[in-house]
Amino acid sequence: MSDLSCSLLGCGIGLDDDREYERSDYEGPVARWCPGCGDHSVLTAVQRLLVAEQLRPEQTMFVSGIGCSSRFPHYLKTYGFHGIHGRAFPVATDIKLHRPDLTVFVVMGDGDCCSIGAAHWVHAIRYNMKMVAMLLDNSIYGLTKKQTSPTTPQGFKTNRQPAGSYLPQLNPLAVMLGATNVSFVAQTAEWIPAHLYATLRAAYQHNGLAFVRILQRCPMYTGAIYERAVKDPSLVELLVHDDGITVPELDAVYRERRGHDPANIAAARELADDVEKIRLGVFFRDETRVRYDELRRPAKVSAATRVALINAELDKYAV
Ligand SMILES: Cc1ncc(C[n+]2csc(CCOP(=O)(O)OP(=O)(O)O)c2C)c(N)n1
Ligand code: SF4
Ligand SMILES: [Mg+2]
Repeated sequence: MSDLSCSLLGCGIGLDDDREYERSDYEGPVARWCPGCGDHSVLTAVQRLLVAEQLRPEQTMFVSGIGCSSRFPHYLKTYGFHGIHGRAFPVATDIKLHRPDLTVFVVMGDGDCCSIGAAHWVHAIRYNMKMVAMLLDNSIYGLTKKQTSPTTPQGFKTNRQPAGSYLPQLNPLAVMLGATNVSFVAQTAEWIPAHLYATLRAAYQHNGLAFVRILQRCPMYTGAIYERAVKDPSLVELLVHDDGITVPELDAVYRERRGHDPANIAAARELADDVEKIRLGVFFRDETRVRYDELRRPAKVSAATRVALINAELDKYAV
């Protein structure tokens, strides 16, 4: 058995155990998102994270649904599963349950996560299995060309609601902070790469399901939504705390700051409910919450036992 197939079976022995991974070890083909699309920035931050944490490509899994953002796994040289619209979470949680040795990332659009996938979203938070879940929120159905999504601002004109979106936009942070057994909620913006990277790194290091909403520009359809905030840093407030995210290189530009202890869920809910300001940082973190993948970790069985079990199952159907 080669080292590679051995590592795929989860025995922990892989290719060139001691080698150092570089960015090129994770880079897939050139991404086909529109020029200026915020998804490019998220991909770059994720590649930096993979290098910084030296994650082994064959032990790393990106799971997505369907949408522009969900093309993410194609552009990485890790394992990936570009699945079904709204179903990234069920695929990811099952992978993590059966292969706890893998590092799992979930990539979803706002339609994917907050609309068709909403039921899976809430339950995945409650299951709190160790993984990083990224919501690339451009406030629109991008791939299918500008339909209203749950996070489209009220009054914003789309192809589906040309007179303007009827309803107040859904607040993903408030939903998450109200979900039972939530353990990590953060918000960042792709146009502030240093904050994006620091947030993803904190999420990766969290011991449970880390949910990160990434405000994402879609210059094709919703360019106007974040235009002012991109140009005027005073419209963005950074949440700061010793247990939060520290990004010293932003000190000179992003001066609007608010101390917030991520252990305080009541304060986190208040900050999330007030949508007048764009707030970035860790809203909530609690590493003591139960993890379904720890409670239900499958018993370790040797490769020989696994083969014997498969043969016994197949023998039932022998003619
Ligand atoms: C079951 C199902 N319903 C609808 C679609 C059509 N569809 C594909 S992507 C998409 C929305 C994509 O929007 P979002 O999830 O926000 O991702 P974005 O393209 O904005 O990154 C829809 C409705 C589909 N592929 N499958
Ligand atoms: S349509 Fe929007 S989200 Fe999709 S690739 Fe283009 S800019 Fe990005
Ligand atoms: Mg979208």
